Amino acid sequence: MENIRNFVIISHIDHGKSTLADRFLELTNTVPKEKMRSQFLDMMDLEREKGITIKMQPVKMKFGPYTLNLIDTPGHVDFNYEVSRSLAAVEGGILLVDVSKGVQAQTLANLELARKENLVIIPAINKIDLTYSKPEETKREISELLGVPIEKIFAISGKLGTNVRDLLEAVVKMVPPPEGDSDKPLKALIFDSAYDSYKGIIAYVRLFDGNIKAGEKIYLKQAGIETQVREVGYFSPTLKACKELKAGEIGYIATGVKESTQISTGETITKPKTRDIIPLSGYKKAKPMVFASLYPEDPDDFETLKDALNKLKLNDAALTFEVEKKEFLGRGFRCGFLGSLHAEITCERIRREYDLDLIISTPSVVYKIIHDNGKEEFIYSAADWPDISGIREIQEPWAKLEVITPADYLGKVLDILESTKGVQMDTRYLGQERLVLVYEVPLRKVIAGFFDKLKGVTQGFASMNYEVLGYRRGDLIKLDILIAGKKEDIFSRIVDREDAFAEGKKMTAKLKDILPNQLFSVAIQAALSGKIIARETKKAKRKDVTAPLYGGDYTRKKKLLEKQKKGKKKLKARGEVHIPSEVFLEMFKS
Ligand SMILES: Nc1nc2c(ncn2[C@@H]2O[C@H](COP(=O)(O)OP(=O)(O)OP(=O)(O)O)[C@@H](O)[C@H]2O)c(=O)[nH]1
Ligand SMILES: [Mg+2]
Repeated sequence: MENIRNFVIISHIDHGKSTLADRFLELTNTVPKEKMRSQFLDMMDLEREKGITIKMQPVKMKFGPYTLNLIDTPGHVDFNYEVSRSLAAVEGGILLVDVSKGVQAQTLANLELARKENLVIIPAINKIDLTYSKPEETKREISELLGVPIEKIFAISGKLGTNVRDLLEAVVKMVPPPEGDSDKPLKALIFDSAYDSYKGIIAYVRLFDGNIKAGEKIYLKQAGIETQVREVGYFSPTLKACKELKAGEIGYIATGVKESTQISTGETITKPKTRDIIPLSGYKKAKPMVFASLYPEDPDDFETLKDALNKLKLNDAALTFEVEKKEFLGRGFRCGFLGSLHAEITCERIRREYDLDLIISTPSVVYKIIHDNGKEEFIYSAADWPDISGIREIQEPWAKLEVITPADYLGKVLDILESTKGVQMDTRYLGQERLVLVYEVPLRKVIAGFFDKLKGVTQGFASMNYEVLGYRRGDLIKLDILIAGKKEDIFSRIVDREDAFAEGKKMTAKLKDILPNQLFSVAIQAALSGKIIARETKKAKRKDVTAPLYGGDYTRKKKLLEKQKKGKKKLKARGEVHIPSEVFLEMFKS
């Protein structure tokens, strides 16, 4: 155990964690040269397409006599739960700061999480190859933040590999080896999991005490079930079976359990004989902030969708869902997400990994309605908004929003902050050229594309973080969308009364833009309590669904055509306009 080091790389989004991990993989010959590709640990296609890390990814590396277990983490605020779970599995972390951007909102947020876990923190500025960067300024910021001398801060280029070896050697020197005892009863923490149809649920574990071999029996403390281990192994970063896992190590246990609801992250694994041990403290549950309804496009796919969500939850512990029923849509799920990107990514994963087309409602926060008789009711989607009569008060969640921006963009940033109708709480300097602005704002404004606007007006130089404060009174109203005269509940949203007209105009224009042409002209209208306030018309035109599929993928083409046939039949029967799932997704973001 003396020779084991477990560590994470944490940073703000895009500051270069996965690229630095690439250099470590090369330096330790973990991945052969010919197999290397950039951001190697971003193993999902979706991550590679989006250029961001969504999932934490562990990997075991050999470095001289040392075994290094690294976990690469995501930087986007919506995937923060991945970071917090990985921190409980390690003893140290590299805190990376992009020298051209400086300390950013998630640098602060992730640092705080790491400090709570008492991790040893090794600070490094990254991307020093960029000529326009200001290394001294950034070092000074970090030095103040951590209270460490400037000389202790590493200066690296993950891209070129500059000083990367020194940094890895520092990990060996500064991060303590894990404590724990192989002779004690097994105590392993499940920090992540995945589904495998042959081996059952794969638990990603950190062993604190004891050891485990394939074929042995284990006991899952929380679930109260016993099972026989199919296989144990480590991350190479793909799964590699090995003989045994020992105290202090990070690896996986193929549990053989097929029922996806039986295993959850934060669970303690031990052996049947020692089932009375005190479990590890596990994790705080993720608290979903954004809710959206998901329905299978084909109502017959309900069970498939249920199975998909259960399996996906194994790999995305922040996801929550509950069955819901709607008149026109049939049975679906009300899902809770950590933010709108999380919602978007989840829907996309369901589409790709489970081949399901979905109808998705606009993500929304949860509103609180206080009725005249004092009864409180929580409203998860605009479609369930009650009649105004008999309502004493409407409340919505507010958040504390922290924005870091270069002083040059202050005016524009203040403009968009003011547009949230929030309250300014604090403004302070970070270093000499940047400001931290603290506001309290309706959470609804934060999840509705605030970050994109912020990035837009600051050319990506500003960053933000938020935490939810609680419920406050709001003057809110439900805006409905009608397509071809029929109210489409799924597009309804709750808006500020005074913004209703502008929102109605914006939404109809946007829908006109993205709705595919139909076989007949279609009216797109916005309405408040049945009164039309905006209208657009989409002209008729025929569309070839297979057009984007050039190339010879015949089976996929055939499948699409069949699907279209089936869909058209259904639509004809219902006399409806075809709204593909991409339109719902696109409406998410606006
Ligand atoms: N010039 C320069 N660019 C870098 C360096 N390291 C990373 N990049 C670039 O920065 C971008 C983000 O790199 P990633 O490694 O994906 O960053 P990340 O921190 O893993 O991003 P998330 O996981 O999404 O938070 C990519 O375009 C990289 O090529 C560096 O040392 N120098
Ligand atoms: Mg990454």
